Amino acid sequence: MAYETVLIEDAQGVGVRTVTLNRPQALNAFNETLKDELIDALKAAARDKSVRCLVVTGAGRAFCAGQDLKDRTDRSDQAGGGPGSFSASLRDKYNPMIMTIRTMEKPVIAAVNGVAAGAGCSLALACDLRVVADKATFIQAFVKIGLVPDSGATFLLPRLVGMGKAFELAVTGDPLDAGSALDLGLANSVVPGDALLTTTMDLATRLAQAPTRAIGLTKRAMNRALLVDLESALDYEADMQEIAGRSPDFAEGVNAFMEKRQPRFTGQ
Ligand code: LHQ
Repeated sequence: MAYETVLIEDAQGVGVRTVTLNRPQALNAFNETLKDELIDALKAAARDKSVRCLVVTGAGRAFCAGQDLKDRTDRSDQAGGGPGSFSASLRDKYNPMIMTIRTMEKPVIAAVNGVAAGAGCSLALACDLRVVADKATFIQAFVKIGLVPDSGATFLLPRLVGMGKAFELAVTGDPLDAGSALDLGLANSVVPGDALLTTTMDLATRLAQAPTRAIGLTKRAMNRALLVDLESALDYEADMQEIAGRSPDFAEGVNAFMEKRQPRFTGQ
């Protein structure tokens, strides 16, 4: 599929794919085309075994400003639950986007180059890690236009920053700056804007050399552990470890340890 609003770049030979939202004139707000193309690009990255780490970023000065409020083809102003409704827009477009990231069994890094607002903030929250430019901000913009946080924000934000702070951000719509995001654990690191992509690529390249199968299973287990009691989480960890422990990368990891050398993981 040729894309109009998404750029795809594969770093040669290192297993890192970068997906760039590319509507800079609208701060990468989601029109219908961008939603469709991003879902397609995410699914393709999830399927492609040569991609062992995915980076999501935005072109220009923003990461993503959420739903394109000028896009009348969205027609999500039509209430009611049928085609064209808000719920249909979420169920058909935004929710699959978020689920594809959360269920992809490989690490996904958001390189947050600028403002992440509304569903654009949710997109960043859904990624596994956030490397954040020092001028970037996170805005739960929904309340400013009379909406509730969506695209996973009610689930993901309290888990990342705690209920009290999440609620404050959701009901004020105040921007959270990069430094505060770091203090809260929402940002994994904060770097000067001109170092964002190289810093992110260094991390992505490192993760792409790591045992992808084990990382995928770790993600699966942590996703599930957010929802269950400790006993059940321990039990599920044991199942995941059984799978990881039978993988070629585990054998390679132990061999490398015994032989006092760096492991050469293949992702299997
Ligand atoms: C935009 C947008 C935008 C279009 C900036 N759309 N053009 C909603 C509905 C339905 C179903 C599902 O779920 C959702 C989820 C959501 O995402 S709701 C939340 C939608 N997003 C927002 O409410 C954010 C609106 N934008 C802003 O608050 C500001 O633009 C931010 C804080 C992001 C950036 O502020 P500034 O840096 O001051 O930039 P700006 O406001 O001057 O924007 C620059 C341009 O981008 C401007 O266009 P123009 O032609 O005047 O230069 C804006 O109109 C355009 N733009 N966000 N979401």
